[in-house]
This record gives sequence, C-alpha cells and structure tokens, in this order.
Amino acid sequence: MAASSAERQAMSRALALALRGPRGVNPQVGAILLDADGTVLAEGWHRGAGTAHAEVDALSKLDAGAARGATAIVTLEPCNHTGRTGPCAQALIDAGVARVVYALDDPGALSGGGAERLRGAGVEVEAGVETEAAQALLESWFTVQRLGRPEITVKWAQSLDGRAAADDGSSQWITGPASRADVHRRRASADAIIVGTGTAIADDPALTARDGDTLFPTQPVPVVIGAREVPADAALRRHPREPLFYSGPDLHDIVADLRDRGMHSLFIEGGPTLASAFLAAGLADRVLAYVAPVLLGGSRVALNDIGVASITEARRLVVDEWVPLGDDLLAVARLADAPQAQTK
Ligand code: RP5
Repeated sequence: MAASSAERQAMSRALALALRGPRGVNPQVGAILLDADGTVLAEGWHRGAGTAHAEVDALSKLDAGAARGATAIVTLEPCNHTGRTGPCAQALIDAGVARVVYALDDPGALSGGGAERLRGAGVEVEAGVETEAAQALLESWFTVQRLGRPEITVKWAQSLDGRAAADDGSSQWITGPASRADVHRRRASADAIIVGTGTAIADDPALTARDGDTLFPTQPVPVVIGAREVPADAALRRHPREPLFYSGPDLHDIVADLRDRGMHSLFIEGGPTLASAFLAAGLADRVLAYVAPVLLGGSRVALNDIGVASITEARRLVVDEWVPLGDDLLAVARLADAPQAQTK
C-alpha cells in the first residue's frame, strides 16, 4: 500500500530528526512510530556508532506492547545486522510493528536485508518514500559505502597561465573575493580541510569556513600532512576544531584513518605538491579549479607530477559546471577515471 500523507509527513519529520545525529561512521537516521490513525507515538534518532539505532531509540520511549500494530517510518531500511547493537528489523518484529515505511535501501553488505526479514515475519513494507531528501542527507555516507573511503575534492586557485603563486612564493590573492567566498561555503560542507606543511608554513592559513569574520556553524577539521614542524603560533592551531597532523604515512593510510574517524568528505587545499600527490595516488574524485584572469609566469605551477608522462596518460575530466565568480571562472569537474564518475 502506497504511503499515506500522514506517513509522508512523518518521513519529513524523521529526516529532520536524523540530522540531530552526528555525521560519522554510521548513517544519520531518524524514525517515527505512528498509531493506526497516523498519530505520533514516539520519535527516535541515531546518536552515533555504538548507541541505539533510530528505530530502537523510538521503541525505547514506549511502554512494552505500546507499539503493537504501529507503523514505523524510518529514513533508511531497518538494519538486519548484529553489531554493537541488535538488528532493528527484529526489534520492530518483536515489538509487534505491523507496517514499516522507509526511504532508502541500506546498501551495506552486512546491514542490508532488513526489509526481507520484516516481510518474512508478515510485516507490511513500503520502500522509496521521500527518497530525494533522504539521498541528499546520506550522500556522503553512501560515498563512503561505495568507495570504502571519503569523497575527495582537490581544490586550487591558479592564474590563467596555470601558476599557483608568483616566483617568490606569494599567492594571496590570485582570485577575487567571489571565488574566495565560494571556497569558504564549500569548506563548510567538508569534514576535513587538508594542507601540506609547505602551505601551512608559507601562508599561515586559518583553514576555517567563514563569511567575512563570521564563522559558519559547521567547521571542517584542519589536517596538515608533511614532515616539517608547524609553528606553535600558527593560525590553524587556533581553529575551533582540533587540528590533526600526519608526518610520515602513505596518503592511503591517512585517508583510511580519516575515514575511521567518521569523515565522509575531504577538501584538499594545497599546495601543488600535496594536490599532485593526491591526484597521482588516485585519491581524487572531484577537482575545483578557480582560474583568475592574471598572468604570473615563472615556475610555481598549480600542479606538478601527477604521474602523467605522456599525453596518452592525461587525466581527463568531466566538467559538471563552469561557474563565473566575479572575473574568475571555476571549473567543477570529476576525474573521468574516478570510481564515482563511472557510476553517475
Ligand atoms: C588556500 O587557503 C590557500 O592555500 C591559502 O593559503 C589558504 C588561506 O586560508 P585562510 O587563511 O583564508 O583560511 O586557499
């Protein structure tokens, strides 16, 4: 039976509840229990790995037996997996829930299959309600499920002749205010912002996401990669999130560690050595190239060795958008050889 308007409304509310949970290793999920008249019996959401899942959180707010015959509205297919907590599909069956309406299938190899388990126990299941909003909520979590690592965006600013700095190393600013404001908005939606020690020392960046002097409510964790010591009074050490420093390890290990810390999206902000290393390692899904109408000449190119020895090895891009920003132009592009580009 298709979802009723009360069920659709409850799904929108469940999506808002999901947002109360942290972005992390587990997906953000919200759940609502409705009685036969569509009245809300209880609400729940997931508060992060190791804590009750949204359905169980909602059930825990009711007396035993009170969910008998109820409808559960859940933003993600109830899990079928015993991890640190038990399978939600079974908890719903045990509570006597008669109908489950959910937005998206759980893609997890271990956690998927909840709908089948529910149906097997005689519970009515309706999937695919408010999928677009649920997809937007869980996009970066799905990326981690699909790729096994966070989504990686490599950003740089360059002169029209492809330079990231003048020959003395000065680079502030190549692009105009509209481009820089755009960068800050994008920083705010990333989980981590990554620079090399070269950039950390030469530019002393704050690495915050801000509008003028005002910080956006969400801030990426600043991450610095490289062997050199970042000064004790560096601006990034005053960042509202505690910075992470990696000195030696392989980029793949660093990315895996950031994933294990619950990060879904990484924003690589330079400089050229670090950006090139991520590209060369195949650790880039998206490129943001801000191009300014200025010439710098000299040797400080925006990218150096990305593993392309000959034109036949060129890394092709699929441009999603050319965005005019004041006098600058931003290319928002995907690497044609990135796993994501092929599935879109
Ligand atoms: C990067 O961000 C540049 O490399 C520059 O060093 C840095 C500036 O960061 P904020 O100090 O504005 O945070 O684009």
